[in-house]
Amino acid sequence: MSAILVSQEAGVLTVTLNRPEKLNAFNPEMHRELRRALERADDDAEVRALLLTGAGRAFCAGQDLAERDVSPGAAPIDLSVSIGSYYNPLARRLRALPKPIVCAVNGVAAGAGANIALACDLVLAARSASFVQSFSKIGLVPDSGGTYFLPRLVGTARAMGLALLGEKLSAEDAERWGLIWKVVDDENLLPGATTLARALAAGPTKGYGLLKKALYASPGNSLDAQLDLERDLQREAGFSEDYREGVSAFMQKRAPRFKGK
Ligand code: T3D
Repeated sequence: MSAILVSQEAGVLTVTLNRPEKLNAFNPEMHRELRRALERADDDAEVRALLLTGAGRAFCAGQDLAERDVSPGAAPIDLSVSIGSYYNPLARRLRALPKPIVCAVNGVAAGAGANIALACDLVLAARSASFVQSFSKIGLVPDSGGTYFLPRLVGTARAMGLALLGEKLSAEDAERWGLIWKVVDDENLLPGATTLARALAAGPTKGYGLLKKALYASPGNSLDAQLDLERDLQREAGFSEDYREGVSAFMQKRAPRFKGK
């Protein structure tokens, strides 16, 4: 059985984490398959949006802890190897993908599973889903970008509470706190996320990629630097076919037909 399921329709590459009996916890195989899927999303011009979700009752429980030998006498584990080889490249790849990523959090998202969801562009969660920074429960530090995303999304006070206490945050509170885009009823999660991803896939892909770049660069930039970046990215966007189409469609009072070019 593959650790992920991949399908492509209407410009959307749907990737489903597929270790439901393990709450879709990460193992090296899942990391490798996910990396290949993200490379495909990047390389294939027919793919204009990505949808990430999980099979079964969980979105992802983070690292598969059964893979770590912590028995008495076992050698110390250098976790920087796993973080450097798998989790950091994954968070970077998600952030750098020049196409929109919708994450449909179908159930609990814990540890790296929670933070990988936060690395996506639009996070939708089922009403029954939850987010857990479970790292402190096992003596670890939030990873996969958690210490970067959390304070920026919800402020340091709430980030600290989530990280120190490792308690479940309901999807509704996650939406109220500004951690995610939207909560939807469980039965509407996949249909809603698919509709959203298809709408994005029919949009001005180049412009979306550039706006991701601008927004994600913003927290590290001064206003001056950000204004310069906006100027440069707008220059690039203005050279796109989709910009010409967008303006023409507006002037002609018709719906635009974007090609992602
Ligand atoms: O090692 C490195 O590479 C470093 C990088 C680390 C990145 C990380 O993600 S560290 C954090 C790892 N994840 C966790 O600590 C989460 C552990 N899981 C939980 O806290 C809970 O299971 C959940 C909050 C996710 C869900 O709770 P609940 O009550 O809905 O389910 P449960 O009963 O706890 O779990 C169901 C089964 O899944 C259970 O197995 P069993 O008893 O039915 O055979 C449980 O052991 C298993 N499971 C859940 N999470 C993991 C897991 N098995 C392995 N690894 C897991 N992460």
